[in-house]
Amino acid sequence: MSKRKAPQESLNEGITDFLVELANYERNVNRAVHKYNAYRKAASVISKYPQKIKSGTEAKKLDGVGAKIAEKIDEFLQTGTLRKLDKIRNDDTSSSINFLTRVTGIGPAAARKFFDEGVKTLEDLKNIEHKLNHHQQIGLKYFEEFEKRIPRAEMQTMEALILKELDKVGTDYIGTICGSYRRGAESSGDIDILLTHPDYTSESEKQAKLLHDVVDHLESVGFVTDTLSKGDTKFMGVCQLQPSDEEEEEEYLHRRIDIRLIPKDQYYCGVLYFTGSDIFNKNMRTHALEKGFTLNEYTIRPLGVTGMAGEPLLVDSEKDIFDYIQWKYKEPKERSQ
Ligand code: DCP
Ligand code: MG
Repeated sequence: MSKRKAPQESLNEGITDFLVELANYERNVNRAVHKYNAYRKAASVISKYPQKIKSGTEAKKLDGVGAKIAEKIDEFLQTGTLRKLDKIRNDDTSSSINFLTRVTGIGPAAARKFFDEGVKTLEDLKNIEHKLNHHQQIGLKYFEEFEKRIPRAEMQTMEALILKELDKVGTDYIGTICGSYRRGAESSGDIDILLTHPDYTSESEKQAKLLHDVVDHLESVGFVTDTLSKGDTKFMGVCQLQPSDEEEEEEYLHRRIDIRLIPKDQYYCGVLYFTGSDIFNKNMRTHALEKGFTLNEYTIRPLGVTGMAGEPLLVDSEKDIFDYIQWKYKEPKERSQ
């Protein structure tokens, strides 16, 4: 999961920017996930709104914008700033904790702990490097590089390389680059790869080798450079493209890469989930519930009269999932919210 989201371009950028900043503050500093979600949802619905918002009352008509957010919108429109945000930005605790969570491996709880120990800046982190776990050390090492988003052209080059190398490990593998890239984004925060193989289903034994063979191979060709964590079904790490001969001058940055191995029968629920966006997923899950289904990253199951989930339904494409819940199929590029 990438740490920094691309800003939402829209007529109401000023508003969506402050909402996203408030969202991050609630998640990172207060660990208030519900407030985080509420601000993200409001930012998302406002970014889709085709007119320039002139008042809180106008915004409040949108689903996801409540009275408190409407008030903030009025304050922002009238004064050009928000007192609450000014306070947060000037507050040493908030700004330090917010900063620390930008390092991969440091979540809100670890950030708070470091802050309480007097660790606030990148310099401070470097001084206590021996106290960081391996994931956090790599996060520190590549801090500046991981902050930069990945241009789509580079994502395309990496996709081609990954699929070519995957085929060399085994021709039966199926791989999909999901995340914002699959939604057609101009830039991505990280590379989210889903893998499956016909030999591997939710009924069969775990087959960690299927994942590890791919990771080992990508390491042997010099693409994967570091490991953050490696389990039976999920690899989190770092990769880097080598410049081609014509590109001698160019140095590619280190990028965050996640590779997940998914049982074949759960693959399309996984592809749907990891294509996102997170807000689109939430909306789709809500719609599924209304139609009497429970949907997650693994399965779609019908809900019985007692509210108990039944057996997973057969899924052989993303479209199957839309069909079950009687929703018009949406192409990945239409799934930004
Ligand atoms: N996801 C989700 N809920 C979360 C985290 C992730 O539904 N809490 C899903 C939807 C995301 C996908 O996983 O689109 C990948 O997560 P990322 O954080 O990598 O998000 P994106 O790829 O969409 O954006 P970015 O370009 O910032 O990587
Ligand atoms: Mg991503």
